[in-house]
Amino acid sequence: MKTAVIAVDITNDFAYPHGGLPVQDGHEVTEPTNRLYGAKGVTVRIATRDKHDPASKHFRLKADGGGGWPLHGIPGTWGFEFDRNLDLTDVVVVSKGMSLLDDGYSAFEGLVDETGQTLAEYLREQGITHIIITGLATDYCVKATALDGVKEGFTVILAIDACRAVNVEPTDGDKAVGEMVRAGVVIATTQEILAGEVEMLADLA
Ligand code: VGL
Repeated sequence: MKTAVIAVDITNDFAYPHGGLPVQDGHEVTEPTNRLYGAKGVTVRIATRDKHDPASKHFRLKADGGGGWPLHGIPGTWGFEFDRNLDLTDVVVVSKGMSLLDDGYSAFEGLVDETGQTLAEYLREQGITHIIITGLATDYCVKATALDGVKEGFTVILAIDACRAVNVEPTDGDKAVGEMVRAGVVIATTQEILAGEVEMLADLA
């Protein structure tokens, strides 16, 4: 087995209250993500980010067929940058949502900055079989990434304490976790993963 950690959208826009689309307590996902990045058996570290054009459909009103979201992920802004506390050592950056018609929720819709490969191509090339997902936000990009990861044939583990939800409706995060479980995603805490208590990841301890 070979394991990758995919940290979804731990950028200032989502992680901090003065970001473009703040997720409550979003910055709290950074520390457990750093611990998972550093786990012994982790061979690939991915960090995804939204990279949107301000004219993207993602920002148009829902009534006009858009995503209805406030501006975020605009290159050149503070909000676009990764949380400065995120450990970017040996991290491969995947950007997503670049087309004007693309919400870019899933990391699997994104491209590796350095190589232009899709995430699935890159992970397969690296021999990855297992992915641990952390980040923002549970009910959108984390969920979409986890579900696509299962579809792409990876064993997917959600580090439940290392993600936070937008909760447009208060139960959205819980519903998203339910959907992921039904799709076959394994839910575990960072502590359980690092202690080797998740059977399929026992090699990491
Ligand atoms: C996200 C809503 C809109 C996310 C991105 O990163 O989960 N959510 N755009």
